[in-house]
Formats: sequence, C-alpha cells, structure tokens
Amino acid sequence: MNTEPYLSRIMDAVVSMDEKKLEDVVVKGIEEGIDPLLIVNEGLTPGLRKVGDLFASEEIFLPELVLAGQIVTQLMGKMETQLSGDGVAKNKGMVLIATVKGDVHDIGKNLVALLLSASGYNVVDLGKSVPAETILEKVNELNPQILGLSALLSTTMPAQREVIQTLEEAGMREKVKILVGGAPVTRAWAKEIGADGYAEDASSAVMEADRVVKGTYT
Ligand code: B1M
Repeated sequence: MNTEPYLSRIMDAVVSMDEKKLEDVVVKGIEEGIDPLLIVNEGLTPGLRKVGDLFASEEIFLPELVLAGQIVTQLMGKMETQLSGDGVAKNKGMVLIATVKGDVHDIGKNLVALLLSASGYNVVDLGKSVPAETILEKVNELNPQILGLSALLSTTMPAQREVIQTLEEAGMREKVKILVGGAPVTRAWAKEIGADGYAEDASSAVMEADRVVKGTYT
C-alpha cells in the first residue's frame, strides 16, 4: 500500500473528527501491514497538530478540541496491543512518568509510557496534572531509575523545573535520572532546568531512556 495517501486520509479523519471513518481507515491499514507506530506518528499526531492550529486560529473551539482528543485517546487505547509489539521479556528498570501539574494533556505521555513498557521498562504512570510533592513522594517510595515529565503547555513547562528543584531541595536529585518531553519542550530547555535527557517523540524517548540509564547521555 502507498502509505502517503493513506496517512493523509487518517489526518483528514482526525481533523474532521469523523470517529467511524478514522477507526475504519486505521483498522484497514493495520490489517494491510502498516506499522501502527507510523499511523500514530505520521497520521494521528499531525492530524491533532492541525486540530491544534485550527483551535489557535479560532476556526474551531474548545468542544472540538476536546472531541478530537477523545477520539484519538479512544482509538489509541484500542491500538495498545499492536503498539506494544511482541512484548520483550527484559527488565530495564523502573520509569515513573507523569504529566506535570496544571497540564491535562496525556495522549503523548501515554504513548511514551506504552513504548517504554513495550521495550522492557516497568512503567508506573502517575497520570496527569501531578503536583511536584506527589512526584517527590513516589520517587522516594518506588526508587525508579528514571523519572519522565511531560508538559504540553508553555505555561506548564516551568512545572518540570519545579519538580527538579523539589527533588534537589529534598536531597533526592541524584537518586533518579530525569527525562523531559512534550511539544513545546526542547533540548535547550532540558539542559537549562538540569534534566538528564530530552526526547521529541515516543520512539526517541525509549532510546534516550536507554542512554540515560547507561549514563551515556551527553
Ligand atoms: Co490542548 N493545547 N489545551 N488540549 N491541545 C495544545 C497543546 C496547543 C498547542 C493547541 C494550540 O492552541 N495550538 C495549545 C498550547 C499552546 C501553548 O501552550 N503553547 C493548547 C491549549 C491552549 C489548551 C488549553 C489551554 C485550551 C483551553 O482550555 N482554552 C487547554 C489546557 C488544559 C490544561 O492542560 N490545563 C487544552 C486542553 C486540551 C484537551 C483536554 C481538549 C486535549 C487533550 C486531551 C488529552 O491529552 N487527553 C487537547 C489537545 C488534544 C491538544 C492538541 C490538539 C493535541 C495534543 C496531542 O495529544 N498531540 C495540541 C496541539 C499540538 O500539540 N500542536 C494542543 C498528539 C501527541 C501524540 O503528541 O502530546 O506532542 P504530543 O506528544 C509527543 C511528543 O511531544 C513527545 O512524545 C509524544 C509522542 O510522540 N512527548 C514526550 C510528550 N511527552 C513526552 C515525555 C517525554 C518524552 C517525549 O519524556 C518523559
């Protein structure tokens, strides 16, 4: 199958918020052997980005933004088995992951959690809008190798820094490697706030997690 027109059909179905059409197209593609991750990265995600652009330019409004988010969340829930792959029996360590306080975006964080889990990490997902104090408590309790912090709003990026400062103040910063991500987050921001790693998407989050665990992050 030529994937380009197929992926643009997926994008269109997200933008038009046509749940039935979207599911039909995705199911057909998976049956025909298209990589589910390609569907997410090059179909669903750009579709949602386009929805975000339409929202920003006031061509659509909050109810539509909510609907698009719900449709994609539900669909990705149904794709979980395919996205998890064959299930590798490795034990790479524990990742504690959360979307930071004030931020309820969790589609990307959930995808990162899923791929980390599929690659052999034991992932504990604290959910969305998680306060720094809760994260501190959980780091203390669970002693994870990696703490993953997602932020999708420019206004919640500082909450990533707050978590790092909270860990520092508690004398626990050195106990855990910190990986940050989310659409507005950059490697420069990660460096500025003292994170150990940054990833722009879920696949690179797995590679970055492997790197920070091995201590080869530069
Ligand atoms: Co919101 N929203 N939203 N939204 N929303 C954005 C982010 C926005 C860019 C849209 C826009 O205006 N253009 C804009 C932010 C602007 C800014 O801050 N610069 C925005 C806004 C303004 C808002 C509200 C303030 C709207 C309002 O109420 N007036 C509000 C905020 C609520 C809050 O959090 N307090 C809001 C609400 C929502 C919904 C709840 C309706 C819904 C979220 C549903 C949900 O997540 N369950 C929603 C949605 C769907 C979006 C867009 C359209 C799509 C986000 C998404 O899921 N993308 C988004 C537009 C955009 O991103 N351009 C937008 C798909 C997902 C797979 O990608 O999340 O980027 P992403 O995750 C990627 C990478 O970023 C990375 O890997 C992921 C997978 O590849 N990654 C990590 C993510 N976390 C990582 C962590 C890592 C590593 C990599 O390590 C730990």
